Amino acid sequence: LDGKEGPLGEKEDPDIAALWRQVKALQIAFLQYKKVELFPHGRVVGQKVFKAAGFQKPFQEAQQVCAQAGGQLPSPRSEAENHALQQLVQVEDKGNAFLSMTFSKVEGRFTYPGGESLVYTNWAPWEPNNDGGNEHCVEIFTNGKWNDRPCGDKRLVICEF
Ligand code: 293
Ligand code: CA
Repeated sequence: LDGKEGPLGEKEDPDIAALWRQVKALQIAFLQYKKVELFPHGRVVGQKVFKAAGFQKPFQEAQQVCAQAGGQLPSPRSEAENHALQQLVQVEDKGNAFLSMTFSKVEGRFTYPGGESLVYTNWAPWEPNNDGGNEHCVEIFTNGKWNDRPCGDKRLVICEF
């Protein structure tokens, strides 16, 4: 080997070697860009990115904010995803945040925006309790637990990308 090999060890011409140097430079630059971009309002979990908007909105406006940005409200599908969201709620210090899921009167249960059943839940004790008969949205507390809540209440906006 003479240093002119790509990642598969094959010999390459100088143009290809220059391209590889450029790929490596871009990888380093992108790692730096990700760190800057995610500090302090973003979290990466697997393929998912959560980012706090930094303000509160009622559910429908929060949905629009995330859709306008090319994302959606957060659907934590695992303990790891829920923990990342919990961290953002703690860091932002702007109260509890909305999740994406809503109560479907047709299905008689909470569903994701696409209508599927939940694959993961982290309800606080005795929740969801539909207090007052109008709690069709979901908030996540600073302790990571979930509570059903009226959709008209204003909560911190976090988006999922
Ligand atoms: C009731 C009982 C409380 C509970 C609350 C929330 C409202 O007031 O213990 O915290 O409902 O579930 O969403
Ligand atoms: Ca409740």
